Formats: sequence, structure tokens, C-alpha cells
Amino acid sequence: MVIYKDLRGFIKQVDELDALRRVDGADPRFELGGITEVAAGTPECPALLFDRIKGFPQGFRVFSNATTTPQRAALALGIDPALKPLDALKAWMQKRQALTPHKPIMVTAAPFLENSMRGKKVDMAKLPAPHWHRKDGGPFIGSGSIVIMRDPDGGWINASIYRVQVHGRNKVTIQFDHPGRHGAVIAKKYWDRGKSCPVAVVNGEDPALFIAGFEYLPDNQSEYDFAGAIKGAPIEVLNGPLTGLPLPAQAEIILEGELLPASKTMLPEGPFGEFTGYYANEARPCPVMQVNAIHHRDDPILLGSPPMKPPRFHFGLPFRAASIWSNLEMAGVSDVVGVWQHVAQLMTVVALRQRYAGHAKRAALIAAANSYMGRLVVVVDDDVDPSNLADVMWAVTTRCEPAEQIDIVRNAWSSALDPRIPAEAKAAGVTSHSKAIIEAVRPFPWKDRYPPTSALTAEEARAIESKWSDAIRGRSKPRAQAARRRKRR
Ligand SMILES: Cc1cc2nc3c(=O)[nH]c(=O)nc-3n(C[C@H](O)[C@H](O)[C@H](O)COP(=O)(O)O)c2cc1C
Ligand SMILES: [Mn+2]
Repeated sequence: MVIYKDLRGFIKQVDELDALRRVDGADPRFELGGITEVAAGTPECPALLFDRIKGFPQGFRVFSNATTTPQRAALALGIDPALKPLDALKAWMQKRQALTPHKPIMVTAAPFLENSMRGKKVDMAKLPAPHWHRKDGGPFIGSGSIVIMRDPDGGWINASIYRVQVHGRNKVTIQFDHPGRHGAVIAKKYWDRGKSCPVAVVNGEDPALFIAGFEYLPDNQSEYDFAGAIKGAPIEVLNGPLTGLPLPAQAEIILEGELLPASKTMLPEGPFGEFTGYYANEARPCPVMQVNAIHHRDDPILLGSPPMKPPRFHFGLPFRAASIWSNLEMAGVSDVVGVWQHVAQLMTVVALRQRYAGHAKRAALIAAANSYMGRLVVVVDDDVDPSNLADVMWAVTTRCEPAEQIDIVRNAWSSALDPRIPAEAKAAGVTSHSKAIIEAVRPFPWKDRYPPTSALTAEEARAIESKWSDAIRGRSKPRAQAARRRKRR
């Protein structure tokens, strides 16, 4: 598979798959967001390239729904986009386990230096930052943008996704969901030494960086190296003229500046429509980046990835399910045939071939432990496709006796974004919730005596399909077709 060089290369590949729609004349206040949401709700869920955005020069573009289908998520990973979704996720799980990190390489020229505004010339209003949802607290330049920082102790580069709201000509905020985010940890190290933290915001990045920026990587491991591993080639970087931070040379738009000590400066950030489908919080104080330079390519493209009400999600393949699948394998849980997440990662499903009593629960407990914000974990037998919600619910309703096969795990991993944790509890620092484990499997002791299912096996269905496909799909023989055409004339 030929992997794209940069975001433009990716957009070209998407276009070649006929999955790109061009939209001219939309308003960055709510229309870009509205069109993105409606398009994401259609069966084709096309990627969108907005141009002639109201109030901006032609050529200043926004690209959204980049990786929202299984096909385009696979394409971004360098995996065959023709694979069935569960097979693509398995391919990614296996590729991810074997990845060798690729350190970035330095280059001496970068297209993002084609245009630069510095100092007093810096004006964020020159960039088409959308108001994505009705109640958003302002325009967000960063919804799928990467924030670059250097750890002052180890020297390693962190490059992950944190949202970035615009507050004025040269002020933006960077929002960390919790103090454990690498960006929050690194910034605090500078602040504790009485310094501001050099930072860059990369908008319109290589899709491999977008994916790497979402991964939970260990301390000291740069998302740059992980993105290089996805591509099988190093990310090209150039040291930022102001910050000296290594910046992806092929990126579209880059802000350079400093994250001011939070003890001195904060601005109210949000609300923002979250991936749960809710505005989780009112405006809250948030660290401020002073923007000292804006660089951009000619005719720049902003990668926008607004969160939307589920099932819409940034990634058409549930990447975190691939991590859980890996966790299960590493823990020695055998015979797992698939792991999937529905409802924007809020529900995890594990499919396995039961070999011993307690096998299903063992898998479920590991999956539950690693399901961020997920209240629902379901285990199904290997004849059920975990990526097919209807199939999963068929198993739940026909194989699970609720009085015997549902367990509740209390005080488990969620976050302040959880809409079901009461405000008083959040104020007291509670960010945990309970998780239901549903064993939608045939009870192990009598599984072989369970009533047999009536549906065709996958093989039987394939055989019928290949023999009778014309009849089923209404395609008639060429001669009959020609006769019909003649009659119509
Ligand atoms: C589109 C998108 C937007 C995100 N926005 C935020 C955000 O605003 N704040 C945050 O803390 N995490 C956000 N995340 C999640 C983090 O990027 C993710 O957890 C990442 O692994 C954190 O990296 P770190 O371990 O280097 O801190 C977002 C993820 C995606 C895909
Ligand atoms: Mn990190």
C-alpha cells in the first residue's frame, strides 16, 4: 500500500475512493459544524473539504470527517481500506503490537514557512476557526490539532490532541481533561520553575500524527516516533523559528508561542460539545497560550474534528478496542476472536470461543478495567460479530439470564466529562462510575446443549451469495436487460 505523504496526499486518496465532497460558501458559525454532523449521519459519511468559507479568502480550507469511516480509518493507518471493519481492526491490533518507533528526521525547508505572521502582526482571526456547536463558548482552531511540547527533564517531545479555543488576536487556550495528561505534566514543570512553557499547535497534520496523538503512550515515548512507525518512515520535522520545537514540516498551519503560568493567567474556556453528545461543563478557567507566530502553507487546510453525538466518532475503527484486544492477548486470555467498541467507545464488546468456566468473566474484567468512561461491557460467543450491534443485542436477549449473568463493578474509571456523575459529586472530586458486565454467552456448563441457531454459517451464506447473487440483487441476465431496453424505446 502506498501511504500518503501529508494531509493533502491523504485527501487525494480519499477523493480517489470517491469519499470526498467539496462544500463551498458555508459559514464557520455553526454551518461547518452542522454540515459535518449531518454528513456524518448519512450511510456514506463522506469526508468534507470546505472552501470559500464565509468571511475568508478562497483557498483557506477546512477538512472534516477525515477518518470517521472504517475505510478511511484503515487508509490513515496504511491498512487495506477494502478489509471488513473487524478484520481491519485485527490487522491494526497486530501491526500495533509489532510497531518499531521511527525517530523523526530534520529537514531544512518546510512548506508551512510559506507564510508567517509574527509579533504584532499575529491575528488568529485570519484563520477560519469554526464555532462547531450552538453552545460552544467560542471558535475552536484546535479540534483535531496536535499540541507540541518538550519535556524539560527528559528532552522528549510530546505531541497529542488537546482542544484549542480562540480568545483574541494572539490568545488561545489549551484544555487538558485531567492533570495526568502529558501536556499538563510538562507545562507544570516549566511553571514550577517560574517559566512559561514553549508550545506549538499543529493544525492540518499528517493523519498518522492525528492517530498517534490519540494513543495512550508511556512517558518518554514521543507520538512522533509512533506516527513514524505507522507510516513506516520518519516524520519530517523542522525546528520552529521561535520555540526551537521540532515541527512537522508538511503540516498546514502552525502556531508557535508559550503557555503562560496558570498561577498568573487563565481564561474561561468552553463550554464545548463533547464526544459523549453533551456539554459536560460550564466555562472553566484554562491555561492560556500567547501566540507569537502563525505559520501556514499557501491555501492552508485546517483539520477539523468536532466531537458529535454518538454513534458519530472521530475514528471509524475503534482504536481503543484494539488496545483492549492486545491487553487480553498479553494477559494470556486465549481464543478472543474480536473486540469492538460502540457508542463512541462507551460500550465494549468482546467475542470469544469459551474454553473453560470463568473464561468469559476473565475477559470481561480486563476489558472493563480498560474501558475509559464505558458503563457497559458485553461478552459474546464467537459466532456473534462484536462490530454488529444488532447481532450483539440478539446475543444479549437470547443468551443472558439477567439474574445470573450481569455483574456490577463499582468505583471504576470514568472522568469529569461523564454526564451521569452528579455535579455535587464532581465538585467533591468524584470522577468514577459503575460498570455493568453482561455475559451474553451460552452458560459454559451446558453450552453444547444450547438450542442450535438457525442462521446460515458464514460459509453457507457465502456459497449462496456466489451462486444466487444476481437473483437476490435483482440483476437479470444481459439478454433480458437488452430486451427490456428495446421495449422502453
Ligand atoms: C479529536 C480529539 C480531541 C481530543 N480533545 C482532548 C482535549 O481537549 N483534552 C484532553 O485532555 N484530551 C483530548 N483528547 C484525548 C487525548 O488526545 C488522548 O487521550 C491522548 O492520548 C492524550 O495524550 P497524552 O497521553 O500525551 O497526554 C482528544 C482526542 C481526540 C481524538
Ligand atoms: Mn504523550
